Amino acid sequence: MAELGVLAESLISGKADKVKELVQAAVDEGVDVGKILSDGLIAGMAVVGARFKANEFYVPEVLIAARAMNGGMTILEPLLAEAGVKPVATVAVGTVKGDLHDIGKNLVVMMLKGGGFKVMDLGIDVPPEKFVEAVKNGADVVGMSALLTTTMPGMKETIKAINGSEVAGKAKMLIGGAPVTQKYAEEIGADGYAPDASTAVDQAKQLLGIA
Ligand code: B1M
Repeated sequence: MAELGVLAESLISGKADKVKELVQAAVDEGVDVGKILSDGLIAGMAVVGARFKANEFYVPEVLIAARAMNGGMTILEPLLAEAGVKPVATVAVGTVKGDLHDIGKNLVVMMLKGGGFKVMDLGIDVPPEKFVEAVKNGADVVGMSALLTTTMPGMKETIKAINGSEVAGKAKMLIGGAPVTQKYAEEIGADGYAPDASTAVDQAKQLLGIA
C-alpha cells in the first residue's frame, strides 16, 4: 500500500520526481484519487503553508514545494475529473489593474490549489470587468492582489464594479499584498484580508463557511 505520509513528506521537501513517482504508484495500486490528493498533496501543502506562516520556510522553499505539487497534479487532475471529485470551491485571483507584480499572487494561487480549490488565474494588470466576468463564470471568491499604493484603489473599483453588476453578492472579496491592511479591507468593503498566501487559503475557506 502506497504510503501517503511519505508522499506528503516528499512534497514538503520539494522532491518533485519522488512526488510524481509516489502519486503514480498510489494510482497504480488503486488508492482512491481523492485520498491521494487530500492525504498526500493537500496534507503536504498544508504543512508548507504553516511553516511559511511561521517563517520557518521562505519563498524559494514554497515555490519548490509548489512545483512538486504541480508535478503530482498533472497525474491526478484528469483522474479527479473522471472520478467526479469536486474542488472545494472556485477562486478567481489576479493582480489589479496597473499592477505587474505577480510573485505573491502566484504563491497565493499555488497555496489555494494546494488547499483543494479550483483557481482561475486571471494574471496581472486585471481590469475590474475581468473580475466581474470571472464571477459570471462561477468564481465563489474574488482574490485581488496589489503591491503598489497607486494600484490599491483598483481593489475598490473592482468591488464597486462587482457590486454594481448582475453578479452582485455572488462572490466573496478577498484582498492582499504588501501595502494592503485589514483596515483598508474594511474601508473598501472587502469581505476578507490575508497578509500571506497561507492565510489566504484559511480566509477563503472561512468566508465560504468551509473552514
Ligand atoms: Co516593484 N515595487 N515596482 N517590481 N517590487 C515594490 C512593491 C516596492 C515596495 C519596492 C520599493 O520601492 N521598496 C515599490 C512599491 C512602493 C509602493 O507603492 N508602496 C515598487 C515599485 C515602486 C515598482 C515600480 C513602480 C518601479 C518603477 O518602475 N519605478 C514598478 C511598477 C510596475 C507595475 O506594477 N506597474 C515595479 C516593478 C517591479 C518589477 C517588474 C521589477 C518586479 C516584479 C516582478 C514580478 O512580480 N514578476 C518588482 C519587484 C520584484 C518588487 C519587490 C522587490 C518584491 C515584490 C515581491 O515579489 N515580493 C518589491 C519590494 C519588496 O517587497 N521588498 C517591489 C515577494 C512576494 C512573495 O511578496 O508580493 O508581498 P508579496 O506577496 C505576499 C503577501 O503580500 C501576500 O501573500 C504573498 C506571499 O506571502 N499576498 C496576498 C499577495 N497578494 C495577495 C493576495 C491575497 C492574499 C495575500 O488575497 C487575494
